[in-house]
Amino acid sequence: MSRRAKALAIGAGVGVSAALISFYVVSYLMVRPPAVSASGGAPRSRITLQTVASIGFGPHPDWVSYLVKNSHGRWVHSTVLTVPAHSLVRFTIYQYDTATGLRNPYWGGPRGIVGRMSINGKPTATLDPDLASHTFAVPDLGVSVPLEGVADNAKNQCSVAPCTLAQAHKTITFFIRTGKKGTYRWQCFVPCAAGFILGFGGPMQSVGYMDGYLTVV
Ligand SMILES: [Cu+2]
Repeated sequence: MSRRAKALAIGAGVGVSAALISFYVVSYLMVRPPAVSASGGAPRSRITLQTVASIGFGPHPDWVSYLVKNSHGRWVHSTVLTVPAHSLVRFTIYQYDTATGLRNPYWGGPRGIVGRMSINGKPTATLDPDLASHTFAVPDLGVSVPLEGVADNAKNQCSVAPCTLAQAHKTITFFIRTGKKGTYRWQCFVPCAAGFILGFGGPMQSVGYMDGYLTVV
């Protein structure tokens, strides 16, 4: 190979590597969905979320995801939530996905919430771990709430977000009390990422899908 061909080959290799690295940085590390604030102010505010089996649009249409409702009542594809400090926050989660089950049954019991969680309006102490579809967990705040899945044979299941209340779902509500200001990571701990090794890749490691931030302001 001539010296010129070698130089060209090395140049092409460096170019391709740089392109791949920039693609990774831009597509995975720099993606930060818009922040959505809780409605109502301190001391009582509300966050409304939904979980869907597949988002249905964007770069990963078949990924499982959370969405959040903004103050105009519109569903936003984001998991970056802003809540007031030192206040009670009521969470309402419309859960449209079927169950995957928890690896550790311990997480079938909700932790770190005020009072009981309720499922479809019924106060519930613990969830059968096999029935969990996702969890809403903020490890640094000691919060973890299992979310019951819809039955595998439920009629009128939703496949494209945003799902509507006319479609098969479970409604989970609970309260958490926030403390001091800060940014806390939250995520799902159910291995719900279909098609990834052990169910823990892709959406399970991506902010905007099964990972997010709780910004306490
Ligand atoms: Cu999940």
